[in-house]
Amino acid sequence: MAILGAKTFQNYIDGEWVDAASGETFESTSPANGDAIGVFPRSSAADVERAVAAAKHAYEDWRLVPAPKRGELLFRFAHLLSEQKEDLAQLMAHEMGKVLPEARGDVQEAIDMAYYMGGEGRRLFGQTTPSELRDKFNMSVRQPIGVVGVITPWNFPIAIPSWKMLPALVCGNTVVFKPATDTPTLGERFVELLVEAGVSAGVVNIVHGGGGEVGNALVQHPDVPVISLTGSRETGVEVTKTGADRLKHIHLELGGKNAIIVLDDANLDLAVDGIIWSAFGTSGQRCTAASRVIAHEAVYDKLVARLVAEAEKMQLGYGWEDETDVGPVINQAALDKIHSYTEIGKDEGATLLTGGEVASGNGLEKGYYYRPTVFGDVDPQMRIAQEEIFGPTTAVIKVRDVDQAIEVSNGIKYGLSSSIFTQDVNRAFRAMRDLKAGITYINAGTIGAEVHLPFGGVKDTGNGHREAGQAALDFFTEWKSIYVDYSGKLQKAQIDT
Ligand code: UN1
Repeated sequence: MAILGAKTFQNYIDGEWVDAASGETFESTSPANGDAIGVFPRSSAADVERAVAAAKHAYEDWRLVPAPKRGELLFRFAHLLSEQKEDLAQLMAHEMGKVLPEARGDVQEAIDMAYYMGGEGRRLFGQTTPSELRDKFNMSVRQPIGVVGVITPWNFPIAIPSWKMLPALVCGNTVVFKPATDTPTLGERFVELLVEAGVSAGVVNIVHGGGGEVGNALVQHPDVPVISLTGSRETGVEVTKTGADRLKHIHLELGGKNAIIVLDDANLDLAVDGIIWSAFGTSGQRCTAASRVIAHEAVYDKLVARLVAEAEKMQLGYGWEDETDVGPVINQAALDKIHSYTEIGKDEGATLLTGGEVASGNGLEKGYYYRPTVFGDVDPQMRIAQEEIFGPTTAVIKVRDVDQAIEVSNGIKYGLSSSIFTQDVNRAFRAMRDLKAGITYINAGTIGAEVHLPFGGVKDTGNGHREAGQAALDFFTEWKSIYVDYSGKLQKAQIDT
């Protein structure tokens, strides 16, 4: 693909492309090779102020647009995304680093969400129910809430904005979107396509810039009653505290420390494939990545040997090249953090079985590449088995039986995804019931959620809300209960019987 050559981009506020009020900018570069991708406005509270005012104004009309019409806009958006799928995937391989098949999957996830939420325009079902009184009609309807602040990460730069913005829009809310500063071009493309699909002025606004300035201003703003954030646990806590004074509705999708359990009766070939895909896909930079493997002692040695052999076969390189299995990680800070966990693991007494180093040679030194890393002899309490690393590192823990496997899987502060490989239906059902996670896979890795099921986790992974699926509608609407009394007289509930 033709690299963009540091083209300058703008915010989109109230239907116009505009610079930041301050005139300041920041640059987006490729984690693969340092190439310049684009220059973006470094916005501040003043820009957020304008965007929120526009979104607030636009809400008064958008909420009245019939929901099936709002849905049609999403169908047009789905169509445009499909047309642009390859270009967006190429751009993603350059700006974010993931390999092309995964980049295409990221865009596909947004296409799926656009069709799914487009269809919700003709549903958004409420309930009708009998009244306890004569000649009275009861129903509940979903109502939009207002301006939604959308704060997204860089690891799914097209999919995650779609999870948040598309349900928000079909429900009748307007949006101010702050994409991650590592992937602003993809955020910008997303909005460009929404504009092309016909979104009217103020309904969707994008404000580029950092969390400290733009994110904070959004969370503090009194006219933004809803915030949806995917990010770190620390940011989630901050956002919750900041939004608390205004009783904001806050949806949080935070970290994970997901485990794959491999029991003694597992199909080992399948388990190895599932682990490699879940631990090293997207260079381990998924909230759902398998950063722990919990292996039954009867298969531990064999499994570890197979994992090491497969990890060593993986080819690091540019995401846009066919032979690449593992692309770069997002930036220098991520590379440093990932490597620091290798040091921590060694200091804790785990055995570094493969990887554990920054990769260079063949131009890799121009980007941020880390070798797929497997630790063995890991104790469940070690930091490498407890803390989110967000890189291509997985920790293998040995257990004696299914009870201990489930206990170890649950023995972390997070609860996003989980997985078990077993041929035994009884053990599978126990895992479905007892794994404390928002997602459980049977005989599949920890990644690969589909858009029409709720996505999110328990414990420190979130705050009880879910995105995607029907659950998304619950977050982006409020219920109104309506009572229509057509008796022509005063009827008192609970009193007139
Ligand atoms: C994330 O890492 O935040 O299930 C999202 C998956 C993807 C989404 C991951 N469909 O891995």
